[in-house]
Amino acid sequence: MSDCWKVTACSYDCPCTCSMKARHKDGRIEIVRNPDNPWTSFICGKGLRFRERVFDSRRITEPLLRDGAGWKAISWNEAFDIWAKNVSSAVREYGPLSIMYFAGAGSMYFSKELIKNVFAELGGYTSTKGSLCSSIGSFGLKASTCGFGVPFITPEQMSFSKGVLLWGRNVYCTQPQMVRQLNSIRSNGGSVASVEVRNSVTCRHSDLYLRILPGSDWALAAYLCKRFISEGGASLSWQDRVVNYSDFIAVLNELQCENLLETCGISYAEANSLFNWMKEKCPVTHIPAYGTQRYLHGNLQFSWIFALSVICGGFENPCAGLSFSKDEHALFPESLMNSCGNIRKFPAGAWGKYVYDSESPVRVLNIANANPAQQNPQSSSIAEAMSKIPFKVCSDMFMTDTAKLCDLFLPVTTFLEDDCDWIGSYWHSYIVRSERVIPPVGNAKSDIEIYDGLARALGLKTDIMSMYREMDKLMMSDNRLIKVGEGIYRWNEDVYWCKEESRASLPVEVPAPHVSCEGALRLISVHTDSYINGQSLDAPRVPKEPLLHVSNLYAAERGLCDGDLVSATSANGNSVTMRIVCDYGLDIGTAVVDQGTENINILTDAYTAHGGGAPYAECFIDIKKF
Ligand SMILES: Nc1nc2c(c(=O)[nH]1)N[C@H]1C(S)=C(S)[C@@H](COP(=O)(O)OP(=O)(O)OC[C@H]3O[C@@H](n4cnc5c(=O)[nH]c(N)nc54)[C@H](O)[C@@H]3O)O[C@H]1N2
Ligand SMILES: Nc1nc2c(c(=O)[nH]1)N[C@H]1C(S)=C(S)[C@@H](COP(=O)(O)OP(=O)(O)OC[C@H]3O[C@@H](n4cnc5c(=O)[nH]c(N)nc54)[C@H](O)[C@@H]3O)O[C@H]1N2
Ligand SMILES: [Mo]
Repeated sequence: MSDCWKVTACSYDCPCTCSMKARHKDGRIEIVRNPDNPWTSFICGKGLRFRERVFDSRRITEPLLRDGAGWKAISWNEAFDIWAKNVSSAVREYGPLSIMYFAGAGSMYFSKELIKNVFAELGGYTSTKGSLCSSIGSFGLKASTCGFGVPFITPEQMSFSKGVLLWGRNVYCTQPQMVRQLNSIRSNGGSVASVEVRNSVTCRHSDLYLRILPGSDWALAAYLCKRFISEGGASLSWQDRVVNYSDFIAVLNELQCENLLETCGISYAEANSLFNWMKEKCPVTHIPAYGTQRYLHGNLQFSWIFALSVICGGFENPCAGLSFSKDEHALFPESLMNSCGNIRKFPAGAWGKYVYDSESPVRVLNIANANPAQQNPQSSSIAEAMSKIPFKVCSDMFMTDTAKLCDLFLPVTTFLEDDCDWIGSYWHSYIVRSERVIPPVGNAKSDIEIYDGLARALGLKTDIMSMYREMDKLMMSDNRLIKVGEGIYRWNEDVYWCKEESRASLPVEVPAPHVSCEGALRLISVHTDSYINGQSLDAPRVPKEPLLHVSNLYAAERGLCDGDLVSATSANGNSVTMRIVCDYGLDIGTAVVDQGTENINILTDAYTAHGGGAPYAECFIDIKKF
């Protein structure tokens, strides 16, 4: 293997999508940042960890079949054969909708899209709509932008902001490459404010921090809308772009400032400090968090923040707009997709409830890039659903909670072992054509090879290997791409705030008042700095028992101390053992835990939410000391 540096990019579901150079030398992998992407200032510990992950002793590199006695290693030919037999007999007996494909966020590489083509040739299949991630908030934003989609501004545009208002977005942890940008905005006289439900690392680095009650951002945004309109400071022409101006104003007029502040759990003085900060730091860019929309009313959380950004002049200066996220797959050549009109879609956050109750129950479940038995809400409903599906297949590097429930385990390569593939970002505008750094370890195959193997064993015409090569050609000849370095391209996507024809539809609805459960704590689960999503197996600092943050006041009332072991029981009856951390930064009714560790989601419930999303924060627990 040559020891020259290859161009690649981190595969994680992280906005930074860091550009890397990597090489395989003397049996080791080295990874450094690729300076051709100005938004990759360093490679974080999670990205560097791929050096070891490739050789991790827990990695599985042979196909495994479950039989009565447990797992046994089999050849790829046997694996494809058994898999294809199960798929074809299910299609024959129950029709194509009995085949389900569930894909998650394990790797963001473009080629994963092509897998669906295999199922399309079966005449249809079952899949999911939305994602576990941002669907609820995106639903609210899509309704707000009158057909444009989810609004964003580019990091280059944001460099001209004077204020950045993070509505929960925990960038110091979840988007670390943005920190340097925030510091540079500050050194030009700008400022950063955080509206949060806890004192996160990002709040501690913000110039202004306001703690509000969970799920109340919509009310704070509505309060600020009222003040900007009635006291001046609103943009002069914001009404021109709004398609439902009078309906919006009528709703706004009915809302009382005092009630809105009570909903947020803050004083006039606190709200006023944010109002004054916004006036002083204009233009302010609004960056809401994924965490801020994990509620049943998460769509309204975002549409009210959006309304504030319209009123404050997003159409006059994009720096005053709202920036959530952009489509990292926007440049994927859609022409490569087989058309299929017969796709049954269950909500991504609640599919466990539907797979066997529906008219045509699922008989074969194919999972790639996902660990739903850990990451989906109400994970026990996933386990239950899977127990009723006769044949389950999963491709992963590790024996995850989901893989353990499957009949066939297919060992997948990491991106460092894969042939040329493409990846974009949901924050910046750089796209990378990644090259292979090291040959596949053991008998692992890429997802594309795995699903091609299924297609061959089924005797299908669909040739995803050729489509994969075609994808590379189409990408290379895409004239929207501007080459900025070897294997690195930039594209200048349309920004909603800058388009003359853009229109806005502002919210005319407010959430129903929250009904609290007596004595119960609302459990908020947050993304952590040491690993991404559920990819915690090889991460440092994952405690044996999850740490449950509660307020000092609550701890005192319940006689709890730091380090106490408790049983946290959710309203759905399930319990998890956790260790108490007393946290001065929390409201008495809020508890916080890290997402992505074993069992957390047996506490959460699978609601059918807007856009198919998952309102993880609609979870209430009671705790008892052991
Ligand atoms: N290190 C690391 N980085 C990641 C990830 C990871 O797991 N680890 N995951 C990636 C993925 S998939 C995603 S979706 C993003 C998530 O990125 P973020 O949205 O930044 O992360 P979350 O932890 O989901 O939510 C952020 C914060 O929202 C707060 N919050 C909860 N409810 C409310 C509310 O009602 N109002 C307000 N204002 N704040 C609230 C929480 O306290 C939390 O601190 O991060 C990506 N980047
Ligand atoms: N309670 C709670 N639960 C949450 C959240 C929360 O805030 N609270 N956040 C949610 C969010 S925002 C998200 S995005 C989801 C993410 O949850 P998932 O979609 O499950 O994504 P990951 O946990 O990142 O990765 C899933 C699996 O993909 C595997 N993998 C990595 N690369 C590849 C590859 O190239 N091919 C294959 N076949 N597998 C690969 C990993 O080893 C991992 O086991 O979790 C959600 N779950
Ligand atoms: Mo996510």
